[in-house]
Amino acid sequence: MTNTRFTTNNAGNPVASDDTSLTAGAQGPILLHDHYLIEKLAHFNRERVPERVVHAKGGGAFGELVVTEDVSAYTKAKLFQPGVKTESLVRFSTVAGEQGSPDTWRDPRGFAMRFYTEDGNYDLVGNNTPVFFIKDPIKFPDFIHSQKRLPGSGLRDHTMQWDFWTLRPETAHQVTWLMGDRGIPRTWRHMDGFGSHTYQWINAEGERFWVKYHFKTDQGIETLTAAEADVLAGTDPDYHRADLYQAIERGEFPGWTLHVQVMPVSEAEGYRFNPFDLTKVWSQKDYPLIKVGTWTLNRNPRNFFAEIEQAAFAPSNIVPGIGFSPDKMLLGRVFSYADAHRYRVGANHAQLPVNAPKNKVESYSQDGSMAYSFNDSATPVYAPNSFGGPHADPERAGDDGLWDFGTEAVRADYVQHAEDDDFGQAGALVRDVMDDAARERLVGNIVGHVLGGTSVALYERIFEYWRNVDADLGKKVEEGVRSGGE
Ligand code: HDE
Repeated sequence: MTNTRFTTNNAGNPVASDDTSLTAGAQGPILLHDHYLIEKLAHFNRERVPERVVHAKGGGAFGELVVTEDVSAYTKAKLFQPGVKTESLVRFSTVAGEQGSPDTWRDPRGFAMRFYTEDGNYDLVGNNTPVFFIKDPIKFPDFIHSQKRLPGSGLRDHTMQWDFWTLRPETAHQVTWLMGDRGIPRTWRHMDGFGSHTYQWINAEGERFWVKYHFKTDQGIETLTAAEADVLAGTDPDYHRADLYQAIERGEFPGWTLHVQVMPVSEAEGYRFNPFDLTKVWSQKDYPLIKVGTWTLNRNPRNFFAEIEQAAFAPSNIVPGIGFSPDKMLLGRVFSYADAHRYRVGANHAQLPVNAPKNKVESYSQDGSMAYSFNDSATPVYAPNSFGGPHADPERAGDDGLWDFGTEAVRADYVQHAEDDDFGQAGALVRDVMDDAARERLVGNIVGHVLGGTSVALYERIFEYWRNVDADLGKKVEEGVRSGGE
């Protein structure tokens, strides 16, 4: 069959050869204008983006969440309403190993889930353990440094690990998980996933609940012994990545059943463990699992780098009906992930197809490296505006950052003090600091700027603005503008 696909360069221009560089004579120098050769070598040097500083080695797939139960009493989140189906992405990973490290090292496994909901992306970036080593984000860089490599030799070092763990007793619960069977899952299909943190659910009546997520594997828990894992680390370092990919290729779609534990807000204070301490679980006797639905992985990535290496999960991607909690680790992560993505993938990482939400983005971000989606040109990129740009609506938005921490989290102006107002100090500047000449120049500058192309529709608002600063100034500005600056 004739191959009708012809090679081009990255600009789409047909190229003469993928096999020989352009030289002056068969053995002469390579010619600088062999720009296709240069494009191939230069792009090759730039193929890698920085690996994730933790969770560098992983793999992932796409799937679907189906809500089979009714948990609307606890949350108004659209993706958790009865019968709702939501496309999903997951990336499983180890924590401490670099990109080329073995899948079967003893380590917690990242269990990063994205749900492409009609209210934007909801990212539940969990692990395969319900707890974590530490409970304050300020310890995270220290913890990770102790799990990775000695600064001098560049070697991993168990002394460092045990030194940190034993100096921080809160690590004991997670280290017990880690050193037990669950520390080396047989495959990613045979492990549970957890949101780990305590999150908040808010129902349609505004009632709040604390919740913990449990994704129980339908494949059953299976683990590797240390001996089995050590052999695979040598013979098949991508064992877990291959297992997931091949299972989906075979049509053997792995599934998990999503449950939540729900704690009424009123019970948090008196509970025997601090419900926000990430090193603790809630007893399932106290707060039994409530089934929500099923989550199935049924599609492999078409391109590993584009869809998995560049996947940018962030706990800050959260939707109405779901909120954060006093869990300091969660709040630290709400900053850290998007920051990591801006560095690792780029300022416009959220515009990449795998990271882009399914609903229309109506934000006031613009430009930045590799920007390629934008609003229509008639929409200004500032708020407020008088030209029909998007406006924020607290009713539609989530109240993700709110809970009772002794005072309410509010989005409000500063508390107004005795002389606080927006114009008082500007007026004092005009009246008390400027002299007549400076005031005259001020009027001239304002009038000149307004007449330099400002829409007449704004004039009244501009005059009112300057009258609020100083009555006389406002009068002079209006006179100047109306007289065309004469
Ligand atoms: Fe992460 N974590 N983390 N982490 N984490 C990252 O984001 C961070 C923590 C988890 O497959 C980073 O893109 C801080 C807990 C997963 O793409 C970074 C703290 C849990 C993944 C980051 C934690 C996780 C990451 C590194 C302490 C389970 C991989 C690169 C407050 C509940 C996601 C990146 C993927 C990745 C920060 C602790 C899970 C640096 C500051 C606890 C699954 O942003």
